[in-house]
Amino acid sequence: MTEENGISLEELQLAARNHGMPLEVLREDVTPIGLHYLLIHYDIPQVDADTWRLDLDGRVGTELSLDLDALRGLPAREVVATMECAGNGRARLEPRPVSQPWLLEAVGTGRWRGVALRDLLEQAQVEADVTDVLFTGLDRGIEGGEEQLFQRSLSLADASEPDVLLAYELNGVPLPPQHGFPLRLLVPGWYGMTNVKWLTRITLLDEPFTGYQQARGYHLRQTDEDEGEPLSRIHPRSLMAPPGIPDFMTRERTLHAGTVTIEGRAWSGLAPVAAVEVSTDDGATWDAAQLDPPELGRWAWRRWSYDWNAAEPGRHVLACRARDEAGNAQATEPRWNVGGYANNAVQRVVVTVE
Ligand SMILES: Nc1nc2c(c(=O)[nH]1)N[C@H]1C(S)=C(S)[C@@H](COP(=O)(O)O)O[C@H]1N2
Ligand SMILES: [Mo]
Repeated sequence: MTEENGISLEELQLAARNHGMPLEVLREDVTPIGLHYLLIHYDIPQVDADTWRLDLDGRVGTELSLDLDALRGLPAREVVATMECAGNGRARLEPRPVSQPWLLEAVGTGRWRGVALRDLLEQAQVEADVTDVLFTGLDRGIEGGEEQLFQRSLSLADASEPDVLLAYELNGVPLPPQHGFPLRLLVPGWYGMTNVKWLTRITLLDEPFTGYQQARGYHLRQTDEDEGEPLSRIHPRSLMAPPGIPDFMTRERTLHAGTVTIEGRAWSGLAPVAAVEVSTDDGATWDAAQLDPPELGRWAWRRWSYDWNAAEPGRHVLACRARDEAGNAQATEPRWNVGGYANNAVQRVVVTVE
């Protein structure tokens, strides 16, 4: 379903529940809790931490059932990871696929702490014929006419990567309810939907999982009938913290003439970021930005900066674009698809120099 123009009240209803990260917060290495974006398909489940358990079952030698204290007692691992919703950029597609209408702000970076999933898989003695690992959340709803729990799967190989976590902490505190209390999956570098919140069950399978969120949702399709390509790792993107001060309604920026340091962040789940470029003339010419060292590790966004001599009064269009070490680059114009996924077209920021 698409809408030619005008955001509907239903889209507004979703947008009011699922907020983005205000882009000025790109100045922070790690996104403060409450400013990280949110995407919740159904309702936030109410969880009693005392009776909650994580069950691990299916094709294993030993089934596991662990409470929160048991998980906290296992060796812990911390990963700083940038998470982005696969639908980020959807609202700029024409015609607009009707779903959560993200512009650019469906991103955030967290310091996640938990148990390495592969430690638990080892404990459970995964059987030799296992191909896939299914993750089930506690939240239930109806989508595409199907009643379902929120479920996603990974191949056993992807699930066994060392930085894949069962996370019980975000930025040094227990997970807040909206981010999956008491436990969520964290798969660094993969689009948001992979990171199943309110995790309650992990099931080892000897065949692919074909539930709605895996087989129907999150595919790049040109028509409803297309098989399409499943989305997995995050495509490259860079965003700038908009310089100057905003107009209340249009959010267009005003700043004073002189040298302005434009700063932002860039990330790619496909390969490390190789370069960021900035344009101050609406994409006619591009200049290299300076990349800070990747101090937060492989899975976090990288800070970049660019000194702009904003000498000429008037209206200017700023833009930035990232490229990764595998040669993946941002699109100049949006690329349409049925679900409105992975639109990583370059950000444009209108500024008036006074
Ligand atoms: N159980 C469950 N997990 C979920 C979701 C959900 O609705 N239910 N939404 C997914 C989607 S689409 C995204 S983009 C991320 C958002 O994570 P956040 O809200 O912590 O930023 O969670 C994913 N995990
Ligand atoms: Mo998402």
